[in-house]
Amino acid sequence: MSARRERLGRVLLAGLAGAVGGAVFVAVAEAAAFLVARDASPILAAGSFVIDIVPQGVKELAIDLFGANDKLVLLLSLGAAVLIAAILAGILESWRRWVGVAVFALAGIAGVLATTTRAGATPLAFLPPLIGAFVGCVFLSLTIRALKRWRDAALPADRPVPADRRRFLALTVIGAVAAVVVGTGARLGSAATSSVSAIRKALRLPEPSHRVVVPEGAELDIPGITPLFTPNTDFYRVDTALSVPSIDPGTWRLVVDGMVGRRVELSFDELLRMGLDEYVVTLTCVSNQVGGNLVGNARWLGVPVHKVLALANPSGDADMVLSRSIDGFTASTPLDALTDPGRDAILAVAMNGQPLPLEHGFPVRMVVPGLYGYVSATKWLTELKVTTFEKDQAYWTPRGYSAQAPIKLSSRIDTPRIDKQIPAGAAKIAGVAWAQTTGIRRVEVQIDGGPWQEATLSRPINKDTWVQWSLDWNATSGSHTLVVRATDLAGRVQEQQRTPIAPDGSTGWQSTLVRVG
Ligand SMILES: Nc1nc2c(c(=O)[nH]1)N[C@H]1C(S)=C(S)[C@@H](COP(=O)(O)O)O[C@H]1N2
Ligand SMILES: [Mo]
Repeated sequence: MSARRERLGRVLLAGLAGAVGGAVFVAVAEAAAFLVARDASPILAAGSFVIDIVPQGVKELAIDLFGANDKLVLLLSLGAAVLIAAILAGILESWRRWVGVAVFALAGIAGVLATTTRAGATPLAFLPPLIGAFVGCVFLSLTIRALKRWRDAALPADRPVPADRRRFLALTVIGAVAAVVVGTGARLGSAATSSVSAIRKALRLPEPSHRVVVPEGAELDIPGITPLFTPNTDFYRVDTALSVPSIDPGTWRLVVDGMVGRRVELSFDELLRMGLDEYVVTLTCVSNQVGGNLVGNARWLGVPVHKVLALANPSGDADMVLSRSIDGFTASTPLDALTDPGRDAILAVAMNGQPLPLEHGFPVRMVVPGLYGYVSATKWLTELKVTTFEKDQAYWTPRGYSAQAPIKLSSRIDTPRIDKQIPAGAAKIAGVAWAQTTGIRRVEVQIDGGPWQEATLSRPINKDTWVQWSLDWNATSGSHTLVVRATDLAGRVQEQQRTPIAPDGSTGWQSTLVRVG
């Protein structure tokens, strides 16, 4: 065997041992997290860290490129980065003893920093990355030592194959298999035994004192139009949480503090006893592009925020409430939007007839009509801090978004779709329009640059809810351009000028090209 081939073989085997060592590291850490600190998976913690530090532009790009898969893509990239680093550590360890081990140790320290600095980290959060790093280091050291002895001994070709080769191969194979079994077992076990979804399923909420009456004509019957109520399973989801927080309502507490006369702590039952009412509110994300679908409408059961705040007697000098999630996310909501009796700002516990789904903030979230989600709709709510815009900043404020962000009047064409040809003849152009806290007066459609034609509106449920609209159209063969714009009940016409979503929401009229065959 030539010396060069021997060197190459050694590097490949060392890289393989490093990769398996990395897998052992991660799997042991996951198993330890499953046993002693569910919140301290180093991979998830590192992912959350990345989410918090990547620049806004990258985050928008990721959402644009991968949509709802953005979190999966992040985890896969992290996995690839870990794999490459582990392969390098193996090669380094075979070059100089302890160098690869030092790489694993450093990764362990980084893991401890990531898990212990997460919001809500439990006291044992430092353990999983530490144990994982320790086992990974021992594994790497033993395997590479066996590799070296085997390959050194193998150089003079006439010597018999020593036991070290068997040892190296056994360690690598057993390590790889054990890592896969232990790692997936820990992840699956942790998902299966998360008792919170069982608690949620068994939860019976009290009846609300009022239900919203949906008027006759509130929903148009048009194929392809967005339904008036968005089913929970179709409701858009936007948040920074890599793994969905699981909160037991039995131990959940809401703290109202900051500039208050009296610090208040509420349990879930105490909140429910304040009395539930039903509200219908259309939620909108600031990241919604013109024509986009980061908007949804639901029935919520909740308690008015002003009732909860009143218990704490907020100071007259305060002008903001910083709502905090268990995972550290915060939103800044103007105090008067929460105390205004004309605005249905609520702490919601149910969505479309069910306890909040875990992804949508179980057990309690805020819903404030007329404000984008990032400044109002805190999920997995744990704290309302009465404060001022001068003193406190919310999660998105230092990341390129406005501290205050009312939802912009907008309209959307649902049908016909740009990618689906329709037959010539009688057709319906239809969609939704929203102007939360004001209401929609008019929706107009322009076909091929012609005159604006007024659409028929569904009967609104309230001013905080979107309306559906439709226009009859005698479609002729060929391509046509459709443009939509809305006017609200205050007489404001939807902004024509296109602006990007940062810093406070997109504007522009949606224009779409449809093909008629
Ligand atoms: N804890 C937490 N709450 C959050 C967010 C978040 O990242 N973390 N994102 C907000 C944003 S940007 C929006 S648009 C809404 C989306 O709510 P949904 O996922 O239930 O549709 O939640 C808000 N509440
Ligand atoms: Mo959002």
